[in-house]
Amino acid sequence: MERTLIIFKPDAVQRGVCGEILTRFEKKGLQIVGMKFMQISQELAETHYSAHKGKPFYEGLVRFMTSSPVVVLVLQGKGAIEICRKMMGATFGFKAEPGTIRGDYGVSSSFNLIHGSDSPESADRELKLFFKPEELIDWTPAIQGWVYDLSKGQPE
Ligand code: 3AN
Repeated sequence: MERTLIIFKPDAVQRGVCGEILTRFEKKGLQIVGMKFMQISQELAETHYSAHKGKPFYEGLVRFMTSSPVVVLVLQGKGAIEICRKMMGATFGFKAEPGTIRGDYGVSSSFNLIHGSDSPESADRELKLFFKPEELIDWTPAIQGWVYDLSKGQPE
């Protein structure tokens, strides 16, 4: 099972759409293993987006991410990283396909509602930035055997 870091960005919190977005992931069959409401510090935002340092949008991005609270969560599932990226849609709301989160909820290039780790390496790094190990809970959803075919011992 793979884990990915998701952030409901300040615009998602301010616009009151976190619940709807979370419902999409839950309905898909992804499992919450960590979740919290927090204010991202300047230092954390700079570290999280360090790969973009120097790009024209970097300072605005850090300002946006620290401007208002966010919800951060860790979702778990088979192929969770790729599934979440597909569900999020393209980076800019005005380009994202209808049916995706960004395609259905936004039109902006800067305010794009959600962050999701883009690779197993990023997920590993980002999980550690936002969560202490004890904040992530190993548990088995009661519906696991209906979300996955477990008859061969592995989720399929
Ligand atoms: P994604 O979140 O789709 O993986 P990245 O990793 O290319 O996108 O960019 C990280 C974040 O930087 C995006 N979520 C978006 O908020 C912001 N960003 C990227 N490109 C631009 C841009 N040209 N103008 C404004 N913000 C941008």
